[in-house]
Amino acid sequence: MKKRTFIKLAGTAGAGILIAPFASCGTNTADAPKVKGSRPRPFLFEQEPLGYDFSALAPAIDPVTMEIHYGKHHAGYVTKLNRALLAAGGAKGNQTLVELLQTLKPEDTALRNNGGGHYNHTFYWRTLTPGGAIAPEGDLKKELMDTFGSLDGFQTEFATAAATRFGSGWAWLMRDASGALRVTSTPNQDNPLMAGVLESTGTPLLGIDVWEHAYYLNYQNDRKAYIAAFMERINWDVVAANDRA
Ligand code: MN3
Repeated sequence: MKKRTFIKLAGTAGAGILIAPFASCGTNTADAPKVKGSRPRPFLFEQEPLGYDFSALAPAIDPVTMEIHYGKHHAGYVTKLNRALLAAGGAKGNQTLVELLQTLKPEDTALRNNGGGHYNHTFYWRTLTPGGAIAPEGDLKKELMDTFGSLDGFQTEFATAAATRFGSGWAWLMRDASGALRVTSTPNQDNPLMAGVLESTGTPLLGIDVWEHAYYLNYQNDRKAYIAAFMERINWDVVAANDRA
């Protein structure tokens, strides 16, 4: 994600997103403050403010689910990502989270699970930011209709990918390496940025968390009802901005 997208997203959010979580904060490089006797600060990631209240997405997503999901699950991924980075000797230079995910090695299990967890959840909160277009518009609308036959066709394919992802994972609308729109799903905290997960890596435009922690308090085993409610809360201005990133 590039900076201009962050700026657009911050504008969309209204309440304001103050930091870019896909960039790292802190540094272990030459611009670290030099204080005699101190080590450079480690290179760590931060969870950005949610930008809206835990109750803002109710009744689609209830406030208790939001509080636990953002405050415990997502925060836990950030803590464990930073722990894994420290254990690995710190991130390289000014590597962003996207760059980290795009250059994972097969043995980087902790960075994969927790870096993916941090990226995916930040992406999810932004996509659900209240306000913005309630349906696809403009070029993206036309391309969704061309690719999936109709907007209903897209919605059905996306909801089916989310409903049929076995176990824990995510469903995505992505733009693949050939430039085509594609609906897919990934296990665990993987995503389309990571090599070796899908036929083609790509740019995530829209993602839904279908881990049970995302919906079980309110919907119990009815994942389809959660998916339908999610579809009604998508901020399509954010989706379009993700496409321009
Ligand atoms: Mn989750």
